[in-house]
Amino acid sequence: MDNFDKKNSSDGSKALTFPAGFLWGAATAAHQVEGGTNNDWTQWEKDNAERLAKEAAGKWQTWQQEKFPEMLDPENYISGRACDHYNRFEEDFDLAKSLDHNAHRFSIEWSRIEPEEGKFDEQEIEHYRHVLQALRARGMEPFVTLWHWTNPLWLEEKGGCESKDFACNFAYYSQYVVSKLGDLVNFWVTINEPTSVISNAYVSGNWPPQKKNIFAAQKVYRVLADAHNQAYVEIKKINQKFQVGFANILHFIEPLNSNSFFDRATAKVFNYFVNRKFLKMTKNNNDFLAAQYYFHSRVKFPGKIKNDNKIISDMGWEIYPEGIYHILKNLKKYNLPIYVTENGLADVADEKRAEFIKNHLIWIHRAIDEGVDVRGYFYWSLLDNFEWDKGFWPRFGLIEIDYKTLKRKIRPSALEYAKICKSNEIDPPRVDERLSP
Ligand code: IFM
Repeated sequence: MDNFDKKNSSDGSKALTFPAGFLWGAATAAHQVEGGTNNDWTQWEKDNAERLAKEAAGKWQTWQQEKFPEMLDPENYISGRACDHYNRFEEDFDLAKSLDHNAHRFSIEWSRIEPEEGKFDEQEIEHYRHVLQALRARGMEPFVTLWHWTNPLWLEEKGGCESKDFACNFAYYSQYVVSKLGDLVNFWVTINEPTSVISNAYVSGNWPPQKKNIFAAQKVYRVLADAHNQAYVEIKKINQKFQVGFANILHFIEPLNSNSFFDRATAKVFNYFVNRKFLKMTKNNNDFLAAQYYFHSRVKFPGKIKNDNKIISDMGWEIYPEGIYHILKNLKKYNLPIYVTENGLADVADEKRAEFIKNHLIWIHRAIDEGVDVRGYFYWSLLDNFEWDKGFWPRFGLIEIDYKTLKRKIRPSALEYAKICKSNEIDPPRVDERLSP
């Protein structure tokens, strides 16, 4: 994957060309787009929508409340029919194809496939077969996630991610899905962002099952790593050729004051628990690394995070493209192919998205240039969707959804991204944008 070059552009500077065969696309997750799901989150949303709407006023800044008044409405917090992607996937893939995507990441909803423990629904497998065939027919390489956070209700009754059975139940379900759909898939992503679940559900206690318990958090770390490891073995037994990994959200963590020993030590501890521990626990069971980048954290002893936050998304998240370069460089030592399986921002006005994508890609290109084996990029997300405990107001999509009519509308930034996907290269950065680390 090192046969990329730089072509001359009109002003004499070089266009940045990506390796031949680079995968370009976008990602989604079942619960966030399909609609009509029945899992632990569906249940939790019903029980918590009123509370979340009430709490929004104290949680978000005035400009955010004014820009997104829907955050004060309980309906915002019920995933309901979402984007109805379950029924409209062909239309959505037509749009992705028209945007020159040659790959697509989506997830399979476990609660549809195994609505009762040990009982599999053949019709739902058929559904996902059609989804995969639709991608193949459009020349898009599928990346299939097997668990993007939602649990079937029977598993939740057994304790969800804390259940002693979680890992073997997950491996069994994975084995079933892969044996049925493997003829259409090369890339399997077992678990999505384990550390997001651990921190949001078991450390801060904001997500279901809302436990703030460090022992439970440690346990879930082990359970999810075990689930990945067991599923990896089962999938490889079916066919050694499958490429299997898990999706790791990687934060770019820096000491606030690099001269401070304590800040540096704090950054190291954060870095271990957030970025490295799960990789260590799944050592030798990854064929590729799936990296997801959203966050930059400058940490200060004993653990406060302080960012500049000069340029932010609608959610107030700092936009810091350089961070992706550092996290990719840090992954080089694992000597595995890397796919960026998520990177994106909430930007309803579509003012920052095109630049956001371009700037992250410039830094990714630099990492490739320096020998990091990055083979694909999936923007999060193809569609506006249901952003978990925040509901529908954050708009991550390349494609806008009108939730009343379910009409799709391509955002201008999606057309800019399409040019990159089509040409496999980006215009060189302008002089004032030149990179500098
Ligand atoms: O929407 C989520 C997705 O489900 C997992 N990664 C981060 C995204 C944005 O928060």
